[in-house]
Amino acid sequence: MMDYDDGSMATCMVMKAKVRILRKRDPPMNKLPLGKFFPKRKLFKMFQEIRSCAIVSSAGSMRNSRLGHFIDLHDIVMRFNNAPVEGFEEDVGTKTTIRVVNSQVVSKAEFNFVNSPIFQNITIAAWDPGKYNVTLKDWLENADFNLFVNYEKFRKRYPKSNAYLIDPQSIWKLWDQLQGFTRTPIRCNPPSSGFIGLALLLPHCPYVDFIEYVPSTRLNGRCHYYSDEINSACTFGAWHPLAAEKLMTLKMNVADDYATFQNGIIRIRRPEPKSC
Ligand code: NCC
Repeated sequence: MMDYDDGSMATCMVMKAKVRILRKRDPPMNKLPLGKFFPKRKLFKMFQEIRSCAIVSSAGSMRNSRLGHFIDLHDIVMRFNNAPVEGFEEDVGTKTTIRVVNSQVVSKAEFNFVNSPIFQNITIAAWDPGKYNVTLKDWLENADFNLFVNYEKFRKRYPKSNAYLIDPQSIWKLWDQLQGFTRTPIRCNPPSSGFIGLALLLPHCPYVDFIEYVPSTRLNGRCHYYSDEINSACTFGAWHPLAAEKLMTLKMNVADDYATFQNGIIRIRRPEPKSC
């Protein structure tokens, strides 16, 4: 289906910033009740070997992609927020290993985070940006959306769940790297769940196939594959620096033109230590 270069031809552009999971030992979590809710198990520790990962963007151009089977062949499949699988299997696959969810989805009643089956029996990585240069103490007091209440409820109800909180400071380090890459100033808003998810997943996978992030010829103006809303800002960005994210990701892509723009699949390899 696709040709890939071994990475040697790809520009020496690597994702240096790592998005990290908050641990109980991170001050002030070590002294707070919240820290007690963090799973002891590290992210993806239940996997003995991870050979491949796929990230499924929620873009409208996933529609009619017929990439479901291809997506399901990966060991780990990442999805976002409340993007559904049911009814869209042929295009988006059936497997879900992890969902990256923003703090609106965790906190707002309409998403029913604590009870909805869509968030159960998978790994969850929840994030909220707070402000640039935020300390963890400030963030705990002034998160953009209070995700802590429902996170605690979720962990209480499903104590064996692998539901994590992302360190907001690592999100802003990722933003710093993005601004360093982009010559024009980008707005001081956090990267999208898509870019955060890529930075979180890449250290765990030899390669990541990111589907319909860099838009393909299926581009249709739809915001999501699961809604009829027409809004190109969902693809190119209005609040999140999506265009900059996508340009940087395209720089790291090792898939050929056909795979990228006809199939809608880019491939990012995990950087070798000291590769650049
Ligand atoms: O739309 P959203 O994103 O849930 O999409 C998940 C990720 O898919 C990629 N995407 C999506 C649509 C599109 N046309 N092109 C894309 O490349 C992006 O990488 C995106 O991150 C988010 O990032 O968390 C976001 O969440 C929504 C919203 O909160 C949730 O969908 C829940 O309804 C935000 N929309 C609003 O707040 C109105 C969106 O800005 C970012």
